[in-house]
Amino acid sequence: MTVTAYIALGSNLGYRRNYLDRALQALQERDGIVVTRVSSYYRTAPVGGPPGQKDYLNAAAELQTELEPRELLQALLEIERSLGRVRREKHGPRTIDLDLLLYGDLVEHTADLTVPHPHWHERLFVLQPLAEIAPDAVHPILKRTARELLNRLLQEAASPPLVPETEEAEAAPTRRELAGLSALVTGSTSGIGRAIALELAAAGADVIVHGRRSREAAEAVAEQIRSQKVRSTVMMADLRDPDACQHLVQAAWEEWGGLDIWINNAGADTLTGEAADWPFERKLAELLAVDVTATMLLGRAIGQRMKANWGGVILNMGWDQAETGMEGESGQLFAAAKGAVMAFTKSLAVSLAPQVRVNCLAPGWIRTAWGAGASARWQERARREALLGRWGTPEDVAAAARWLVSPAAAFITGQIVRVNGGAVR
Ligand code: PH2
Ligand code: MG
Ligand code: MG
Repeated sequence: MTVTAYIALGSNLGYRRNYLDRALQALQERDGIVVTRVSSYYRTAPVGGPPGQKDYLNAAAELQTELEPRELLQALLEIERSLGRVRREKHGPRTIDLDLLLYGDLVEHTADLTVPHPHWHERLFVLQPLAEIAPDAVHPILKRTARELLNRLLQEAASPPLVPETEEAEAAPTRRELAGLSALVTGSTSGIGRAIALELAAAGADVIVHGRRSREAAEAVAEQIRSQKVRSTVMMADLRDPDACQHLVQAAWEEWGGLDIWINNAGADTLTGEAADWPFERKLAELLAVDVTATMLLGRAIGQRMKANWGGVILNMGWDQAETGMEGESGQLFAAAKGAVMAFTKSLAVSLAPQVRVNCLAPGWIRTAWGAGASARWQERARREALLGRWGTPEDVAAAARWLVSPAAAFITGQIVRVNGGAVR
């Protein structure tokens, strides 16, 4: 016997659209279930639950099923689990929630099965998607159609109807592919970090700007980010201090209720300003403290939270010549520090799989503060060593970062990606 059933879908963790897509796909693939209609996806404010949660993405689907109601419920639970649903607190954030709304006109209220799902007729985030695909479906207790219940709710609550997630997002899924995700970029007040922070914002992510010395510079970047109609805030921390690293992770995690993307970009500058004249030992100590130790402490602390939450991406910053070698003091210093970051990336990726992806960019000659002021000899060398015959830009690195943290790179982890114009030396 085939029964028409309706379910509600909700997600408010990680890449929500993707979780809804995958849940529907998983339903379709199960024996005894055919998905016959799916509503638009609606962005909705969280109802109940702990403070600071992200908005939900909600939808409804119509199923034709051969399964008994308890079998169907079991299937929904299994799909929730396979998509990383972790039950911790009531109404807490979740990768995916699948609720059985209606199973034919069955009315049952027992310990292991409640249909119709209680309260759905009072919730806009269920009624609106349901009324879209099944306006004439009847609530078997209230004897009202979904359309009637929706109209009553809209009148009583005097609230505007929900609008489906922007058509723009539907038509151009890659334009704002990080919409709804949140990120932190260390060292994002200038140079490559700043370019990455702006690029993630352009892709739709909320971004925390981190700096050490200039709050003013950090605020200016945050301001620019907000012009993309996403959220931004500033956090100052001296990453040479391990306690400051832990505090930064905790504060960033709490800011918007979890984080999806963490970019360890900050590095000691031992090339410009007074640092250029430091003795070798001092340069080494700074590089090890910021580039190596902080990357490791931050990566471990944020990675552990992301893994427990079943999702996240970490990106570290290496150096292409750590692998080939480069002459002189800078060559030795950067090779040791960035080589360590690149090696650490692979072990962190192993440790955090399969929930969290960890990769490393290895930029070559990129024209930041040092490159802009370098001598003619270096200018010539940077152009000669790149197959593409030019300096790289911070935007070149940012474009690679945007892709690596996006769902388009979902099968990429533990990798070092060189952004060096094809330098082959
Ligand atoms: N689900 C909940 C609690 N609150 N809020 C919205 N906007 N959407 C939901 O799906 C939702 C909720 C419990 O399942
Ligand atoms: Mg549920
Ligand atoms: Mg629910």
